[in-house]
Amino acid sequence: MTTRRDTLKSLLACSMIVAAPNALGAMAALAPARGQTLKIPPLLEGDVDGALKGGERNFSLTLQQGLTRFYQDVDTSTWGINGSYLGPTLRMRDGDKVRIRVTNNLDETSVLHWHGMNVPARADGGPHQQIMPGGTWTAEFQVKQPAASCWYHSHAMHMSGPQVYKGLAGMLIVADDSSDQLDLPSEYGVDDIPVILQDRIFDRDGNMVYPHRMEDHMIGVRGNTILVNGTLNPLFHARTGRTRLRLLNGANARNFTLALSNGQSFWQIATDCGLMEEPVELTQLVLTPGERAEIIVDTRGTEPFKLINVPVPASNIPYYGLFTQLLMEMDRQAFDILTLQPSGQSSEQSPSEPLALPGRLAHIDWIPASAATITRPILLQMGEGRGNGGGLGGGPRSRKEFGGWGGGTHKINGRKMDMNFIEATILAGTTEIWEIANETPMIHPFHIHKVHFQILERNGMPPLPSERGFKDTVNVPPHGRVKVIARFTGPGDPMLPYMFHCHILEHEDHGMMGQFMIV
Ligand SMILES: [Cu+2]
Repeated sequence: MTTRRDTLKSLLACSMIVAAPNALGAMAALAPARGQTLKIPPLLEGDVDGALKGGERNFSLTLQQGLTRFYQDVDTSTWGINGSYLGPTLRMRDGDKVRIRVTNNLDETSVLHWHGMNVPARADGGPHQQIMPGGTWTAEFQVKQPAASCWYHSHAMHMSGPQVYKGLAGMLIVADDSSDQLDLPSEYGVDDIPVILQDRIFDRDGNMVYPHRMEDHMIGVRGNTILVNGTLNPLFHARTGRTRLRLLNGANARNFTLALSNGQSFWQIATDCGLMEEPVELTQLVLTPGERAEIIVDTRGTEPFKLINVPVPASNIPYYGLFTQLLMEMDRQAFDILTLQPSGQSSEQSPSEPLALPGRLAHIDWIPASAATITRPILLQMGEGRGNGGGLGGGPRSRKEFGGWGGGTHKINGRKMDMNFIEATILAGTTEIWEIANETPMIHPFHIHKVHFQILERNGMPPLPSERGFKDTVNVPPHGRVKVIARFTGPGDPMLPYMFHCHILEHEDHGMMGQFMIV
């Protein structure tokens, strides 16, 4: 029988391994691939019928198995889209009519969701559009949104966690005319770079391992090896003085607190769903799973520097139990993410001058709170501290024992995801405030499909400078409360819902998801 003490020991052992990413004892048998050139996913712009505006952009994507070389001389079994791991970067423009044909050549049911895209429910790629093995599904929509860094990933019912982990994800860039006018780095793969952040566990043979321990289900799967675009220990050669990083937290459960190793500032220019009003100077940026940000990094110098994860100061959350302790250990980790090597050849501007950036990026139409017809409460829950997972019964004894985490039940508004239950039916064109309350001691990144929201309040305060723009995923802090406002625009569909859920994929898979309809 496993005792609490044994569990604690194994949790601590696990957290100690994670504290030294890319330097695992378990990996000693493998030749670590040092300083590999950052992989840039191929750019796919679709075959355009009719060439001119009003034509149709056709993409063809295939979910497939493959072998990927993360370590020297070791082929790791992975999944990918049109490749062995991750997928191509899709690029489309506001106004385009798009058709994406997705073929599932895996032996599991799957589907791709266009995260951040304002698309009809039937094209959304949620649990109601599952593609059987050997099957094909076509998503058709017209792009109706400003330039942004979105992404796509598996949204298989109960299986998003393991499927994204194996590699079913990619970036999706929306372009538009007004952002094209701005003086911003925009040459894909040269000075405009996708940065897909993920963490994985590899065993000593180089197999990617998806763990199934209780704690992985409870807090989400966190790896001890960091990958960027599927590259281990990545190195990027910057040839220009300004480098635009399209950051995507594509991890299943890990939060990143990003900074530069040289201590310099960087400038955030976009939130999840588009450009901000003006560049925001930052030295640190937190991204929870599903969130994106575009930043401009100064690469005019000659010295290499790194994008790093800095330890978050020990949480002010009271100590509740084993899982909280494990989480706090992980948030204290420091590790390298991506080395940037400037060429020193950039003649655009002297490094002694301030980096040239547009003063104004976009106009943001701020939605007044008074426009909302309803404030909808959304409670994020993980059991009630009862061993049975939060059902009736239980009591104070088990709350102490399990530290307020319950027995593994992940819910929203008292309910696990149920395909037959619609939480909200919203008339197209309605504006709503959603007040998301986190009743647990860990961060949950809350994602609403289709809509682009604005944050009104974070724990009663104005939103952070880094989140002043349109978003689709928001960091809801432990025991915290975030108010967001959104217009739920049409087209309505009386038959098919959209999802809202925690973007810790294991939480989503275990029920922290609900459905709304726009009619
Ligand atoms: Cu969660």
